[in-house]
Amino acid sequence: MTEEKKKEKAGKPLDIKNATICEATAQMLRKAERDGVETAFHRAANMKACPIGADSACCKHCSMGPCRLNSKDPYGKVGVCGATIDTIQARNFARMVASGAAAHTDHGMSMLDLFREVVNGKIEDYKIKDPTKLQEVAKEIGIVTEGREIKDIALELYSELERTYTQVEGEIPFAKRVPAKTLETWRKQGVVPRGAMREIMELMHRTHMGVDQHYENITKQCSRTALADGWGGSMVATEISDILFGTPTPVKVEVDMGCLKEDHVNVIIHGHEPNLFESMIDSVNDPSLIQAAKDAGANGINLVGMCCSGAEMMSRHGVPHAGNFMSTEAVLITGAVDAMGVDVQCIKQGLAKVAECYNTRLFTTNPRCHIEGVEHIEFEEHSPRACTDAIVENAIVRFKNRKLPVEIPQFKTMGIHGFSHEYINYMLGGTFRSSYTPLNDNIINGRIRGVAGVVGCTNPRVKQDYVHVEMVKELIRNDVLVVQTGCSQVALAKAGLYTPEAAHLAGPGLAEVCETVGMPPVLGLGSCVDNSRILIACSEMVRTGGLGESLADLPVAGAAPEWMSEKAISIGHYFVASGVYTVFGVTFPIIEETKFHKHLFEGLEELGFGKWGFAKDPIEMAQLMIAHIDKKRKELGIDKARERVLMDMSDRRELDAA
Ligand code: NFS
Ligand code: SF4
Repeated sequence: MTEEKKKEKAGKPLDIKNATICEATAQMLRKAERDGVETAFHRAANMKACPIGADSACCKHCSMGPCRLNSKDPYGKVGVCGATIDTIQARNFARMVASGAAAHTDHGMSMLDLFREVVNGKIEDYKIKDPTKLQEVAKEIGIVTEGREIKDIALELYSELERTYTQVEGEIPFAKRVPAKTLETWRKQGVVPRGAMREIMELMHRTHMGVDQHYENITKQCSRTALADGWGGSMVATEISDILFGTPTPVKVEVDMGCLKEDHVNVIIHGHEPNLFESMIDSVNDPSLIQAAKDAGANGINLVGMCCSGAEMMSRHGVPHAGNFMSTEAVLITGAVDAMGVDVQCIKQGLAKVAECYNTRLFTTNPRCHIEGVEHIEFEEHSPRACTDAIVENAIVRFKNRKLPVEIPQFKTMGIHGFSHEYINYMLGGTFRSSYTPLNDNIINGRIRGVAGVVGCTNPRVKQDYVHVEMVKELIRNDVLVVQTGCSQVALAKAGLYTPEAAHLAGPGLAEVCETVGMPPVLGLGSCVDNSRILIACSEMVRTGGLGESLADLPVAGAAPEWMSEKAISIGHYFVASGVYTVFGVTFPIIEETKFHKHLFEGLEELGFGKWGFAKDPIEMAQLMIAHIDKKRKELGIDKARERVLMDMSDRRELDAA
């Protein structure tokens, strides 16, 4: 190839400075270019997003099309069947929700399968680790627990929770957790989920060519399906994982690529299912495997997590975390990763090529996710160690044969993670009077202005981590307490916000609360399915009193500033349907000024739900959320209290200065 051709093939150079604020990732991107390796960052720079697709102005639901409408003149044209822009956009949006909800609920169902087999004694590698939580969850959905054996309660809990998926009539079990007034709105609107399978099936049916052709009616089923994710599949996944593997409590963890150790066999688990990770923890602690690693010349085995299962394990067990979604290829460029095991969701196919370049052993483990050219070792729950031991053995061989130079970016940050709803309850109230009353009190008296959930992916269409970090900083500066999960939590952890000392970045009111309780101004709740913890925390705030009667009354807001996946859309929509104002960044897959857009951004709120919001700029995004929180404070009549508190604070600062 001539130099020119080579350059042409290499495509546009990547502007690394504007690709990420994660220094470790940037260092690896520079190395990638020296090594001639390509990543999703490079491909994004050379793949122009299709503008019609980005606006969701195309439909390929039948072979009379595909039909492309004009996003500049959305009502100028309809599809061959006559479908309008609103129908087309609503159907496309709905299918994103269906797919995202399917991902979470299928994951939750796997956890429930595992639970059943453990309770029935068919799987012995896992046990019920948190019987107290088992009893609490059972009680909440109306199961009698007094004087009963744990196994007995567990069996009944299993069959109750199975209804989350398979029930054809009625309401999913966790509907019992929804504040009464919110549930009333859902019932009035006909969106209480029956069972996830039914809702997803109906949504796929209704978005087929020639079925539901009213965007408002499509949105209804969209809400019902999304709620079957948030209050169904995702919530079951979180609760069952806590019951089996333990409910998180605060733990100190190191985050970023500096967690890798050059003189150790490095194993990374990346994906979403805690069972694979739990077994890997056993494998890396197995004395015979540790000995094998030492025999190969290593000082030990170093297990590190990535993405959501990483976030879950860092919260639950303090396993170090190497980085979020946009760093999964970059971490392999270190050359230090001896093996990476993946299960499901957010696994880039591009990993295969990068792993090959650095001789990293990459393994798929879940029957749902194979990658062409990648070795598959099936993870079998009845003998889970077979898979994870094999991955470690392969990692040891690779360590022994390391030939390429290793370059580990020396960045890592210590922080506190592992806040569950249960722990927040305990932390704020103390052992003997655990409750949300202190949180509500501090919101009512205005020290805390409100609560924001900031979650979701990273995306090469925006500067990695930048939008998350700037937005969260703006929120806490304005006394908004932030709760987080997934890749967003990891972004802020890398930026050093997960320490109690980060309280100095918070406004005076929030800082005071953080200092009193000894907590960081940002609380990490775990993986993306653990967004259900936010729903539970919000419900608890309503139940505790003083902040209105429904979730929609609360001074809270949500955001996914760097989202990319369909799962994120499902999450966003279940927050909206639950009553929360939810702001997304990057891009919104709908044309502004259309009726469907108006319905999502305004109409839903008038019906008693929350609503969608969109902005690209992190500060603007935060300001939208703060304005909403202030609006809710005013409606609750607690806006005056806050003015007083702020005066008190500045008065006091003046005194301090004097
Ligand atoms: Ni959730 Fe996005 Fe993936 Fe987790 Fe990360 S990208 S929607 S945060 S790892 S699911
Ligand atoms: Fe076109 Fe209608 Fe077919 Fe969609 S369903 S591809 S709009 S004809």
